[in-house]
Amino acid sequence: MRIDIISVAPNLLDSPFNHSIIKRAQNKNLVQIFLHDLRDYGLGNYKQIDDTQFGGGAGMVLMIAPIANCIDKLKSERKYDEIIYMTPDAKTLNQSTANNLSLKENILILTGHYKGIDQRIRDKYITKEISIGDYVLTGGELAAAVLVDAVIRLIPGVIGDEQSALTDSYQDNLLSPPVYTRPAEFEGMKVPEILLTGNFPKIEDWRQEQAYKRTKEIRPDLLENE
Ligand code: 6GU
Repeated sequence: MRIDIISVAPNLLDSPFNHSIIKRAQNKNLVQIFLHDLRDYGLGNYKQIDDTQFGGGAGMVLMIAPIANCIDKLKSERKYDEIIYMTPDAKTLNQSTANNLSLKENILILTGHYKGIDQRIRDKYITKEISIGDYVLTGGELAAAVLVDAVIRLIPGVIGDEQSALTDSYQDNLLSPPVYTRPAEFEGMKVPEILLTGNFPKIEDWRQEQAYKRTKEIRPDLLENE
């Protein structure tokens, strides 16, 4: 998979992708990430990328031309399966979206800043808009990092234990059950007896039960559309 990200602050994204599992995925060539600085496509001597909004109001809006020029150049080099705009005024990211995107070949992600981008860019180029939750960030970069992390870990070969990406929270619409490791007792707190029995079918039942209980308590909304 190839992921291109257009940003006004690409430096924000250097670090999140250069550690641990995501770095290893790139080293193994399972994914390639390319950052593009929108400023490189800015207009005139000052490399202008934003302007005040028509109709008045506070906040600058990212202009059409720099974004259009950048996207057109990238599109002339390869075909994108999705062109995604990260914005708080969109549907929220969930596991099903991440699963779906992990199957794509080429993804282009545009991150906004300031008041956002000229609507005509959204109308002409964007195939999918994603928010990461009901709160506002200063820009879409950290949101893009969240999306890319959620997608990359699903690419076969990225996570060593294949089983683990499939069994985590949300993959089956349930939160994860509690987990324990040694010691079996710490300051009087014991690990649930069932986990020490070696009766794996029973343990699986217990985990399902715990996952359901936890979900019902903390995120009942996840059970609603069952
Ligand atoms: Cl994608 N962008 C910004 N700026 N804020 C957000 C977001 C995105 N998702 C949630 N909050």
